[in-house]
Amino acid sequence: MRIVDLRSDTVTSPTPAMRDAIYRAELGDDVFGEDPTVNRLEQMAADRVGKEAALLVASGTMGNLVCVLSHCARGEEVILGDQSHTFFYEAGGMSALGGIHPHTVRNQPDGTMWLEDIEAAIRGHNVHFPRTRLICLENTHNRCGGAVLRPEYMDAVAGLAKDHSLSVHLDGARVFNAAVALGIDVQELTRSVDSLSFCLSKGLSAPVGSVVCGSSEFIAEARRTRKVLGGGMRQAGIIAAAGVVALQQMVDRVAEDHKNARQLAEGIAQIRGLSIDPAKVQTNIIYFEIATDRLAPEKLVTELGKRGIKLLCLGPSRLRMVTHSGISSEDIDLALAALAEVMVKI
Ligand code: TLP
Repeated sequence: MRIVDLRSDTVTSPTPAMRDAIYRAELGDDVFGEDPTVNRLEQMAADRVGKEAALLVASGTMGNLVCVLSHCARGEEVILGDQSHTFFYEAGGMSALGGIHPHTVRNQPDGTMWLEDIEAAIRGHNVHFPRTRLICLENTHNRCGGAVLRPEYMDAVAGLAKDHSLSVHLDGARVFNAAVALGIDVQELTRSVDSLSFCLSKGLSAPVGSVVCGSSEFIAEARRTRKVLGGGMRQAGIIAAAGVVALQQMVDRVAEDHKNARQLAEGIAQIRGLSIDPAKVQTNIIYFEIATDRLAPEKLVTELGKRGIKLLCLGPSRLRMVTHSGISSEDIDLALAALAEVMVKI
């Protein structure tokens, strides 16, 4: 049976070109700064997003944590969205390991936080308050359905941050999906942030790794923080080799994932008992709801699983599907046929 795995774009496997690059990678000890493949990837990444320097880390979670810990001291505060990945899904790392206080602001359905809400969350000088130090943005926004933040919005948040002497970090796990969806250079989305982390191992299909980017000074500090977290890797060129191929070959093709996601959303909109607004699907993540109480979402997941279709249940009636390089337009047809079959039986 063909398995159509729509749980996440993290399930992607390295391409043949990546496996070949991994096999041939020139290696050295990266903690001594001597792995040529890591150095190449870091330079490529920094150039690509228009920053001075970059640092390979093990995961998106580690990338965000390294950045937050590098920007903030204990007792300082980070403003971030109440639906952000860093707040929701990163095991509270900033407070567990850094004594850093998360201050959530409401995420709007389009992934933004209103500027007035951010401004209201910035602390004044008062002995009772933590000190605000950082604002975090997420683009694309995972829990807001892969929503894309536009460059003007990013710049406006950065302007506000500057007015208050704060820094801005971007969780850009899928920032290339955002740039491709908008048809712009990724630098338009990164130009005004102080740091960002992007993932090699999601839509770009590398097996492991994320890259943190920022000024040379910031990356020197981030390198130290990564070491504190046990993230100094040795012959990490094995990972970086696939990352180089990811940046060279896998960025533009995410347009196909966006097209498949739209096809999926349009199909779901036609199925009775399911609810989605396909116009809201901008990238490769779709969320839909079960609009009937005759079917529990877990049951839908089980029934689809029997038909080879995998998806995630992420709320009382909320389900998620994510398209990626392992999913073709024919796979979308299979998923839709299976969904229609299950729904017609209830
Ligand atoms: N997201 C995963 C799960 O953790 C939910 C997924 O399947 O979507 N930022 C964003 C916006 C992310 O979506 C993720 C992963 C991360 C950071 C963390 O990346 P990893 O999994 O590499 O630690």
